[in-house]
Amino acid sequence: MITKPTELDVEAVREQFPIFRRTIRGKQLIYLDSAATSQKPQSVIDAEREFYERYNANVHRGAYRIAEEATAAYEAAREKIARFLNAPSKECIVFTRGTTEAINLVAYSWGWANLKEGDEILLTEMEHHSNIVPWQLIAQRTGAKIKVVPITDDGLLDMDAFERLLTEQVKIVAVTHVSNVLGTINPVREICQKAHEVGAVVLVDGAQAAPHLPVDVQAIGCDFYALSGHKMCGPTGSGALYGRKELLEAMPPFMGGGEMIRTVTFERTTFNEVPYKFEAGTPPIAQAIALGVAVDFLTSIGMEQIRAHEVELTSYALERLQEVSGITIYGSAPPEQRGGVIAFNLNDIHPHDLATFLDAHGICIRAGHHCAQPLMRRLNVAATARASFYLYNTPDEIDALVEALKEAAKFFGR
Ligand code: 7TS
Repeated sequence: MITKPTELDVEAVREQFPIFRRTIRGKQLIYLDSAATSQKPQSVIDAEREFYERYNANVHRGAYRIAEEATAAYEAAREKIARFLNAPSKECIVFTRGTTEAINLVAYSWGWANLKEGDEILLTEMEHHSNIVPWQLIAQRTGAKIKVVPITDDGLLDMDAFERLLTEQVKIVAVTHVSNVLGTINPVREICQKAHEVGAVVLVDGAQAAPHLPVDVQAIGCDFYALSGHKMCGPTGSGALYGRKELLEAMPPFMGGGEMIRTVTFERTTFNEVPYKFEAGTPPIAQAIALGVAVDFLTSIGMEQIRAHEVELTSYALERLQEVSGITIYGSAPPEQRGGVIAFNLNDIHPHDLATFLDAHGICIRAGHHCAQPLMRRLNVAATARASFYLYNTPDEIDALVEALKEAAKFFGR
């Protein structure tokens, strides 16, 4: 039986985020840019401070009490992320500084070792630059070719085209779980299944998914899954890569340095086991530990609840935004296939002007190409405005957005 998640107590959630006590030009802060980065709850802020105040030491090398505490907390955070993603073990989790670094790790390590002339890398038209550029760099070095799955006019992946493009030459499919512009949730499970049939591996960019929906990497069946800690209530400089252990074990190191070795002579180095082989140098320790606390925070609320709240907010926003004459919304995926991201334009007002106008009302939205220039080209726009929601947003904030947009249309005389 499917039970409906209990409703989120948004006011109780908001109280845990100190930033919402702030006012901007006398107005309450309305933060609608969580797709860029999320706000942080007190427990995450405290976890970072507590590390520096009580047990700041390097990990995996100290023989004294506080170093042991730091190592234990760092490894406990890895375990929490493994559980959060339902990874089979914590050895499958590599700490990175975010999604960008996680994708670069796979491109340089797996890609360099496994791609050659004649091979193909399959991307999609809705990728963020961080899931395009690393593949181009590795394609140039290996002679592999990039192919791109187009989107439909509704902003969904064209799955017929995907199947046509998925030939035996494709060695890796790199696809975003949720689009940071259209909000589209891609059928990653089906993509993995089909890709595996032709022997390709799949990297899922989870930057916009892991913070917002329950993610189960084993159910998805992906080979790699990348996420950013700062988009899921964690600190900047935190993130993770999930990789299937056999793949991680077979891959060469990404960066060389301390921590990732077993023995070093000037002639030869042997490497540490996974995941440490991929964590060269002193990692962002406080950030990783606080990311673990962010995972605790999200889990205690419940990812199902967070998702349900965002579905409600997004449906409400899509409905109310229709009242704003001259608005164009990009992407029309149905609610079950859509995350809490809405990209739009208002008449021919430049999105940057719109963002500046909204800022005067204390409303933060993003304007620009959202690091997805190929998608902008497909949508035939140079830029868009974008509102994105998270567990702390309320219908009142959406009302404020709608009213401010109506005022903007008047102000700009359009
Ligand atoms: N992939 C997707 C789908 C993203 O949305 C982003 C960041 C990244 C990768 C890169 O994440 P990072 O943490 O390594 O930078 N997206 C956005 C955005 O939409 N606005 O600002 C950053």
